[in-house]
Amino acid sequence: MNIKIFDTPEVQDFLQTVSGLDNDQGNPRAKQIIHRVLSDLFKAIDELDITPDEYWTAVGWLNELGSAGQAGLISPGLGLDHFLDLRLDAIDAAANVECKTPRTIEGPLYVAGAPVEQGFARLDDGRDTDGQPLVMHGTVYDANGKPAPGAKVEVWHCDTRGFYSHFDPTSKQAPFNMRRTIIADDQGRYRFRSILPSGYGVPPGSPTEQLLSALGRHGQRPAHIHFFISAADHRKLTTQINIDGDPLLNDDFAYATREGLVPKVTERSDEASIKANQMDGPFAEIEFDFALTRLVDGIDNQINEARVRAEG
Ligand code: MBD
Ligand code: FE
Repeated sequence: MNIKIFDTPEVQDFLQTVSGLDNDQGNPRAKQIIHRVLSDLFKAIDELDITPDEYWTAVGWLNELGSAGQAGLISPGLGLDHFLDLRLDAIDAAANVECKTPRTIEGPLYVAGAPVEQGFARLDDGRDTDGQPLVMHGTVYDANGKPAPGAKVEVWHCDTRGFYSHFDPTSKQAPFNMRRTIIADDQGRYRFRSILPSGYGVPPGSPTEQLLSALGRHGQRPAHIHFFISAADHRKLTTQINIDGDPLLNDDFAYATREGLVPKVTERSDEASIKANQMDGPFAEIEFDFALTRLVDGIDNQINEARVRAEG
């Protein structure tokens, strides 16, 4: 169809009115953003001849997405979370802030209030017997490359079915299973025992999966472990590690895999290692250090406290 109305004065005036740009109430930043996003949408409807049926299909999908609580799930699926990371990287590069440990997306499944432990924690409650036992440890370094005693290591991951506690559709997990806050020891070291997680998949039949299917994509993530790392006078680091060898390592629906975040997994089955780690049998060992970054102009310039997070 060749009917285009976007550039007419009527439509341009209408966009100003709808965005509140012709009044002096409200929030100027909200007006600026809504005007831009709405203009881009009007333009897309005009240029692509989006039909009323297509438009109302999208509205219906948005309602489904909202009632399923999945806005925070389609967001990484559409690459927005990763795009925000790429922008933070570029902002840091321009300010000469080096992120030795790369950031990567938080995802929607963190829960605040996990039990706090000193130096060491066991994350799993032992009931997921399909899981290969894991020992992960390392040191948190400050911006000067010195160990950061007392640094806070918040860690969370899913079980062997790909389910996270507090979001488990089978309700089989106790609160905070596979979630802990570990305070690094006087040498900046943290250590935990858990099991190797499996990958994650978006809920079957969900609005998130429906859209991904329409794009010819899957909704799977490779196995991964999430972290928030924080310490006084440093910026909070949001990152993940991937479990090496996962076939989806470079086919993550959330695009979170990054170079430097795929540590080696060492299989330990010798008696000496088992004893030294107080394990009951063979286990996987991952060593991984985290490097924090300095404040910028005295503040954490990339703090993200507006995200809605569950409280356990
Ligand atoms: C996850 O576990 C996750 O980490 C992300 C980014 C999205 C969905 C589920
Ligand atoms: Fe996750």
